[in-house]
Amino acid sequence: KNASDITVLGTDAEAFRKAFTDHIHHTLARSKYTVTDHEKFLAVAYAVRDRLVDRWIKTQNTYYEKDVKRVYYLSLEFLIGRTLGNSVLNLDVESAVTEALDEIGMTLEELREQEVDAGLGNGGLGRLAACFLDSMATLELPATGMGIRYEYGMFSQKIVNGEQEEQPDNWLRLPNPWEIARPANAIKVPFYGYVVSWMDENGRLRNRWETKDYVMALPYDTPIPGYKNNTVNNLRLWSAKSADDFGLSYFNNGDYIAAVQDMELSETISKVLYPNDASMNGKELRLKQQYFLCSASLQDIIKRFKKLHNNDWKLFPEKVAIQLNDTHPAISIAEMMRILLDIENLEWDEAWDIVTHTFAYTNHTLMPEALEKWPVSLFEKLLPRHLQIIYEINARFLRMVSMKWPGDNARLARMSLIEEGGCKMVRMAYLSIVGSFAVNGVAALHSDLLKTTLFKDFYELWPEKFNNKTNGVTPRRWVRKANPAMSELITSKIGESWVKDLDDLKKLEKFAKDADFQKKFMEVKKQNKERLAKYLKATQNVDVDTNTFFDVQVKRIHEYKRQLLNILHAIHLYIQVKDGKEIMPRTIMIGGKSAPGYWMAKQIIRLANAVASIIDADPDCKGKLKMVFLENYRVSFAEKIIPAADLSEQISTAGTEASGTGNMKFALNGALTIGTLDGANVEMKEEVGDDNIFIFGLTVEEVTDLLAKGYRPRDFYEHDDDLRRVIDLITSGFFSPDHPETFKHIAEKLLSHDPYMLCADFRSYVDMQKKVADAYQDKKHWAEMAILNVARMGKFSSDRTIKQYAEEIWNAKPCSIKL
Ligand code: DL6
Repeated sequence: KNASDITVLGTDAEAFRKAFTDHIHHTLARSKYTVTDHEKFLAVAYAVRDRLVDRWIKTQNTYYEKDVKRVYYLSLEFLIGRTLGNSVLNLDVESAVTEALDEIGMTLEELREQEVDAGLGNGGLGRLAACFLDSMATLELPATGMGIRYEYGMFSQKIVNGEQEEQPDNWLRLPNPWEIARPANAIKVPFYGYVVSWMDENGRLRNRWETKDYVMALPYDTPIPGYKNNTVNNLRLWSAKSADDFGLSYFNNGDYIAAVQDMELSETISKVLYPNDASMNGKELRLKQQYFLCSASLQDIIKRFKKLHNNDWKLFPEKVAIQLNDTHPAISIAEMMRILLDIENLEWDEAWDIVTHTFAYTNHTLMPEALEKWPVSLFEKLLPRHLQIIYEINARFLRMVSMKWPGDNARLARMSLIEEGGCKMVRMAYLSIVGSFAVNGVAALHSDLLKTTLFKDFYELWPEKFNNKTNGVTPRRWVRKANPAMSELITSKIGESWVKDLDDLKKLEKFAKDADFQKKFMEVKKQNKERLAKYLKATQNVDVDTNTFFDVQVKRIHEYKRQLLNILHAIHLYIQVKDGKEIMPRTIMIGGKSAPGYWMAKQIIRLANAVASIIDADPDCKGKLKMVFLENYRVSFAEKIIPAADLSEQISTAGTEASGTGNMKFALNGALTIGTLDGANVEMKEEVGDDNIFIFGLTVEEVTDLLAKGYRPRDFYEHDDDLRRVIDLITSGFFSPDHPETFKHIAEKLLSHDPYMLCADFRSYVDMQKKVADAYQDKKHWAEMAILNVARMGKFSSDRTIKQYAEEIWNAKPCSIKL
């Protein structure tokens, strides 16, 4: 029986009412006396999922029948957060579900709070992947996300005695109603072993990877609905299972118990997400995760291709595009070569041609410590055949380079996929560039810097490969769901087309000076501040005054993002209060997680908490200054914080933040930005206009020049009284009275070695903050600027970004789904 023979489930209130009771009774085996709030959420989620399934099967069948070109988005991270609200919105069943909830006795908002975040990502890169899923489905693109189903996602952060403590995020403890396990589609992934080589009857050298070590990759599928269309795409997450479980591996029954214990070992592959967002983690397990994703995905993709096209390999790039989300899945280039050469028996040139017309690579960072390199020795042990293939790719590549630049040995060494030296390394970014037909950065400035710095040699060789795709965010989650009050207000003025065509927000411009609209707009902001205040009281037991100015910086904690600069400003304001100066009443909020092994970032969290408690304990600050560290920042928390912000802090050192996406979310929700000319801030400034954004600090060129001249942070300290007083106060031990030495090192480091140039940017930051405060005094003008920010953010929809990927990289076409 195929989907068209099956009755599509109803989506009216009555159908949902019945479905809720059915699921409580038959799926969860509960009565109205025993059902818990979480089970009520599950019942609603199952009812929604059933409706998604109708469209999901139809979508996948249509793709198959029409033999459309498919896009696979390979990513080690998908930071999805919660799913219920979005599915209800995209399925267009908000009012029916809301009406039917009388059966359940809870509101949709209360039910949403029952859902745990799927925290399968660290930060920007993972959240971008999640926004892209939403946009790809909304644009009706035949796309599939492929990743890992970590049993433990991003750790949950507790602040204990002012310091970060990590707690495991056991998110699958409660059933995940969105996923469907597909053991029938499990795939065998090999590891270790050795390579056997021989000459075949045609005198051709053949290789085969031999091993007894396998891990099974078990797919779990999650439906990804488009906004108010019938498209439901698939997110396929792989979970590791012992091959013994499938009877596919050698089982040592001599020692039964030990053998069963061994099985668990292979299952550690998908146990936990590595919590580093901006530095490479050189652990063997991480490389295993990467290969596990790549091999399972590639085998799966090829299986699907062969079902329709057998061995018509020339067709492959016409039917498949694979996007590498950073270098984490870069081994798929070598894996695809291995499959084509060793299993499908293609010749090298033929295989390479297919590979290099299939893959495209996105770079997400310029930070040198994040650039992935794996020791050759580790590759040799874990993936011996892949190492051989990478060597061959490299040999051929370097031959080409030396043809173009004969005798330029320095260039050859620079461009080699293998870094020579004490410990030979495979350079994953270079493998990605060589194996892809397109390479992109994530904001205009970042893409330019890739061409002139990190990938300069490669740009000289293949200028046509390099392109820019400025990031975006999905307006469904980040405005329509996160900010229902503002969404309603906007829709009341310009209709609701903006949810799908964000450029339509332009129509709001004509209301920017409208007193009535301004009033309503600011009332919504106040309401959102109150919602956040209530949540902070309930979860962290802090009181914030919603009449103060909410100055917010939420993102991963990293030195380059300069949360420390924000803290220096907070201390400066504190000094002003103590000096008896008038300041604009302000609540400074900082939130974010530090990688567990990143000592300096943890010290910054500690200092933020210490400064917050000193300010809190000082009666002089009451009603004037408050600082709060927002604990356990995550997607669902962001949805409450961002709509409540007046000011968005985007203050990275110019040239360090690839794009940023938080910057876009804040502006879209009517916060003004204080920021440097870094990442996508540059393009935001172009869109909103110089008068509607607060830009400060050194530009990339100025940073480079100052470094070349010789940067002496102490000069800035000596010439700026305000900076000196702030740093001296830290040095004095004032913020850690019990252990006065605690933060001394932070001050010392700033003065001796300040790689992110906080001292150089301090003055312009503080001055710009003063301008912000002055601007906020003129409430009407502030409202006008905030409205203009919202109205001019159309460019930063991930729909625009994905449309560009589809047209300019993937050559993928929309495919509409009829129910
Ligand atoms: O492209 C998404 C996001 C950017 O907006 C951020 O600027 C960038 O820091 C982030 N990168 C990462 C980790 N990078 N790596 N590898 O999250 O990507």
